[in-house]
Amino acid sequence: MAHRAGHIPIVFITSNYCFTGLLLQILISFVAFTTVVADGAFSASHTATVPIAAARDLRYLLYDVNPPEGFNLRRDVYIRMASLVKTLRKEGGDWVLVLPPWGRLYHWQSPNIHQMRIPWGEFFSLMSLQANVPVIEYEEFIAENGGPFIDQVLVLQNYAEGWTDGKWEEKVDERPCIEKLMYSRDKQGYYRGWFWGFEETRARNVTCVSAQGHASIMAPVLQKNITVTSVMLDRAETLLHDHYAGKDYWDTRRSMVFAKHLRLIGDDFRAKYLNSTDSTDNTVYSEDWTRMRAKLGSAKGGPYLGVHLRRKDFIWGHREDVPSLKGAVKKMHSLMKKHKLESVFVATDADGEDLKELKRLLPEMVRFEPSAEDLELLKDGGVAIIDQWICAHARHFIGTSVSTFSFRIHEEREILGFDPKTTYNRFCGDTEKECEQPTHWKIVY
Ligand SMILES: Nc1nc2c(ncn2[C@@H]2O[C@H](COP(=O)(O)OP(=O)(O)O)[C@@H](O)[C@H]2O)c(=O)[nH]1
Ligand SMILES: *[C@@H]1O[C@H](CO)[C@@H](O)[C@H](O)[C@H]1NC(C)=O
Ligand SMILES: *[C@@H]1O[C@H](CO)[C@@H](O)[C@H](O)[C@H]1NC(C)=O
Ligand SMILES: *[C@@H]1O[C@H](CO)[C@@H](O)[C@H](O)[C@H]1NC(C)=O
Ligand SMILES: [Mg+2]
Repeated sequence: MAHRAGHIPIVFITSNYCFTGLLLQILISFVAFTTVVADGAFSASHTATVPIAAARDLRYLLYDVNPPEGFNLRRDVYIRMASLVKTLRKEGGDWVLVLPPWGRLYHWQSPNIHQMRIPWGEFFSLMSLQANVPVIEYEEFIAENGGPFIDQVLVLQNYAEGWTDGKWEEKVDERPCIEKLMYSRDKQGYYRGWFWGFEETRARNVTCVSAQGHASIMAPVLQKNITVTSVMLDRAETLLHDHYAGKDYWDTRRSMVFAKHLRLIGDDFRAKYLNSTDSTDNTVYSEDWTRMRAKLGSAKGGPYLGVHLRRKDFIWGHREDVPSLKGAVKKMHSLMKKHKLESVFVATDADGEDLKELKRLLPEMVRFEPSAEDLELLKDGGVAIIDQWICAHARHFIGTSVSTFSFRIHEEREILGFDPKTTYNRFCGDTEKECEQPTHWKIVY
């Protein structure tokens, strides 16, 4: 990571806003800070710090997701894995979840910046995650484990035969690999593979497992069939949620607090360009999520319309549930009028001609656009989070149909205590007939 000293202006090239600040310093100090305090948590004690003798049975669960999946589905898979680790721990196993480093994501294409082997602490508050379930960064695992070795990789897959008799049942069995194995043996007999860009990492054994069911169906396999210390579940998205939108889902989701420097940058932007502060908007946030319990409908939000407008692969397929730019802008204007809002904040992955066209149709839009230097520090993931954070604080929000990026904003707004009417909205395609609106998943404490 590039460290820079002194005052480097952070410039947000939004329509005609230009803004210089101390944010870079905040950023650097917080990134360093998160690493240092990674061992502390609000309430949960960190398993890895128990005395060596007692820690003999400590076991590590690692996981990875199908390469084409994006940032926000990966955040969803984390919830499933946290749930599995909770089940394992309830059954008496001393399991720790190892956080898969971020990188090489299809959408993270900003040129010339290093976007690999990114620790979770750059995007999320580790202390907050640890107050839910014991987690460690991958590099910490290497250190504790005494080297970059993973004892057993289980590549999850469906059943080759599909659902037999058309009847769905939960099951898990060791089976021959269906797809070409993404791991190959080296001269020493170890398995080499992607492993988040850590080239030294090796697996001692790789096998395929057909799994059909919720995440915790893996618990008996991990406790009984396998006795080695570190186990990685590859293609972890194969497993379903134990209980989608239940209390445990929401506990884990609430623990996924964005890293403090990203929240601060978002808050600063809100204050400067959107006349939005937590005290005026009733969105006071507690870094300690275990104490955060906003009443439904209590949040007012800043005086702006928040928009998530997904483009790229969502329009390439000519999906009928995604609007044209013209259609989207028309809807934004009507919402601004209806809710008496003069500002509109737009988060979008539009680029090139598409973005130019959007700027022409909606010259008043406010966008968070970091300079090349700031982008290098924040990375595409950090910018995505800041966009989500600003959308989460809007008086009214509208997102894109079946975008997990929009879904994560819904959840953030649910946590902040917004009236569901202001949150669960999406654009309709220009010619879409039945434009079903997103489901309200009520928070459970
Ligand atoms: N900064 C920013 N990035 C976006 C936005 N929309 C999409 N992206 C990028 O594109 C990716 C979309 O993939 P994903 O997270 O899987 O969400 P989904 O494909 O919309 O369900 C995000 O992770 C971002 O990297 C946006 O509004 N702002
Ligand atoms: C786990 O062990 C049981 C009992 O030996 C066996 O029947 C089952 O097939 C094994 N499951 C897997 C996924 O290896
Ligand atoms: C590899 O793992 C499988 C499944 O757990 C096991 O049956 C096999 O004996 C292991 N192979 C070695 C060499 O340890
Ligand atoms: C900002 O919002 C406050 C209310 O929260 C309002 O009194 C003030 O006039 C607004 N300022 C501008 C410049 O719109
Ligand atoms: Mg995606």
